[in-house]
Amino acid sequence: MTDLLHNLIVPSKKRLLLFSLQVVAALFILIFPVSSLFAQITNNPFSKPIEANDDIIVVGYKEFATLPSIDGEPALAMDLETEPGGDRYFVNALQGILYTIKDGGAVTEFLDLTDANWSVSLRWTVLERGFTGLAIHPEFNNVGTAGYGKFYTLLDSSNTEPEPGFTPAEDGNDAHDTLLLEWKMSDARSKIYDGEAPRVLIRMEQPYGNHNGGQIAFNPLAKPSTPEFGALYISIGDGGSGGDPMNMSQNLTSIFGKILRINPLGSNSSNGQYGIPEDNPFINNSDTSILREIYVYGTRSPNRIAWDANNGQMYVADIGQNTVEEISPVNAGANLGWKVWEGSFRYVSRNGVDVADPRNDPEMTFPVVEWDQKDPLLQRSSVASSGLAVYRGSNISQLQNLLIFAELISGEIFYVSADELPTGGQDAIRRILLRHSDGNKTFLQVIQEKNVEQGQDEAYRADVRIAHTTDGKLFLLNKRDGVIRLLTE
Ligand SMILES: [Ca+2]
Ligand SMILES: [Ca+2]
Ligand SMILES: [Ca+2]
Repeated sequence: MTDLLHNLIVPSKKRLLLFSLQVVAALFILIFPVSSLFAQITNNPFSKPIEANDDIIVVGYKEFATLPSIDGEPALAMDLETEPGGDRYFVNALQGILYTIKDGGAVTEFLDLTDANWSVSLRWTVLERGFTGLAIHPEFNNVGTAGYGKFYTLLDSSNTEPEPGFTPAEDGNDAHDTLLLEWKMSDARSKIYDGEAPRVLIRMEQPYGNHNGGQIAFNPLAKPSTPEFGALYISIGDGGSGGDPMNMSQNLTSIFGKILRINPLGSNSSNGQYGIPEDNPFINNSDTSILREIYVYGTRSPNRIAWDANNGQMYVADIGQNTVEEISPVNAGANLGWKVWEGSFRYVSRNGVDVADPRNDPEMTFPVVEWDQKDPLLQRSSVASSGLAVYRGSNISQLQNLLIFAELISGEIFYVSADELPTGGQDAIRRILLRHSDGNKTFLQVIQEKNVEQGQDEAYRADVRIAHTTDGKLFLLNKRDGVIRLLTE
């Protein structure tokens, strides 16, 4: 037998090895998507920086009110709401104080959550913990209705008694509770809170110090006598640490990493303290372990929410891990991706995302606009998405029909068209600057100038939040100078 024939008929050990390798490779390709073989992992997915100069919109502003300092530090302003049927604005500070502001800017301390009478045991830090959310019932001033005099607060508490209704998948390293409380005025017109101690609707045990509650809100567009009217949306982070270590955002039996929707006046929840709106997306799901409170899932640290008055679309600013910040649409039952996706890309780790196969899952809701944390405009201590407003008013004509959002730390304020929405990426992002006597400024520069005037150290971060009130105004909140600013033409 020639060597050639021998090789054809009798496989050598070398040939067997080669054949085995080919089988293994074929199986590997069958089991894993081809894209995973060509992963492109980066922490800088958008190489073209955010446009810094073209199409800048300049708006005016005025100092609307100044919150008093709290223990010598600026009030950490988190949200600002119009009083439904009334003439006040309500502003909550993370330190636990709720203020009212009259149209002329007069500030009144309305309620101190840290008062021992309330047994709240508020736990606050400058970042992420404390009195995070405020929402006033739309029937606050309608005498004789079930919502009369009622408002809601989302906050962190060091009091972990009694047993929480919701727990994380495992114990973490920084247990505290996040509470949704209802407060009820006797006379809704009272200048200061005149009611009893609050009622606990939701108590959840937190595994880690960060990623707790975000904004809570009633949909300002809801029509009376519909399930949407009086439905309270509650933004809940993924529990914290980093990378959602207990994989809770994708878990529909966990309360973490969700936006919830409840009827605070109802009673058909498992603890009987609130209701589940009849049109919630998972209410009739055959899997009874799924929490009926869930409106959307797959959020990481949902910070701010907003609605578009033209079409009812809801949006969320969800803070990213170490790579991508996003603004995403919020539709009933949607999966917003975390921690499978960070923005439009597959999440890999704190070191980056895989840009090889973006937005390739029809079951996911991806951002309308996003940006990466490496952008040259944003180089501060960290980067986080904030906002949020869809401006359909006409008083500030240059902002008409824009989706307006922000980068929390640098104080950059951005826009894209609300009518011709991008499909992800940062190419469409343009800046909004504030008109100033010596040139246009970023919000952080305006705060820094105020700090000098106040005799304080200049802020190194803004912690900007945009409040779009039901009376059509746009306010800028921050944590660094106590000033509430009203945007003008
Ligand atoms: Ca970049
Ligand atoms: Ca947490
Ligand atoms: Ca997402």
